[in-house]
Amino acid sequence: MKKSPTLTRFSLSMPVALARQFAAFVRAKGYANRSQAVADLVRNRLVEWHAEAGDQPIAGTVTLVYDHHQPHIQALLTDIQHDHGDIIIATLHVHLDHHTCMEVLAVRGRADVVRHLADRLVTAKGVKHGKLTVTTTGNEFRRLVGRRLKAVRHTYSL
Ligand code: NI
Repeated sequence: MKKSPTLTRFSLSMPVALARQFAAFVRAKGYANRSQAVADLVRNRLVEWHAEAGDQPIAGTVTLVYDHHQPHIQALLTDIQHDHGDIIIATLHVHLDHHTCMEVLAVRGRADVVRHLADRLVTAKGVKHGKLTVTTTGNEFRRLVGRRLKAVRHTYSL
């Protein structure tokens, strides 16, 4: 009887500069190969994704880095933020250098709504790096921890 395969192979493309940095990351962390490193990164991201799913109340921050010379980027990010004024508690804008801005948004609301906002901001054209970091609203701490543990178990059984 033929065993079903436990590994699958696919190819991916990325900018050369990013691939070089990834190779340095793989060496520095001591991964056996790039596949192992990619699988680890995907697993970590899936754990976060499970924690952000559903409609439980969460709080967190969205961090965005972008070049403000990129056409329309500031108007676009402002438009998206105005659509979600009810879940953005505070914003911080830092001019990192002549070109680069960092914006940090404190957010609080239903996980799916916060996630939707973060996805729109992070995928906006011109954003170089963006990330939603989820924490708990104090009241929901037990519930969220329970969900997170469940998500971890689920992910590692893949
Ligand atoms: Ni700036």
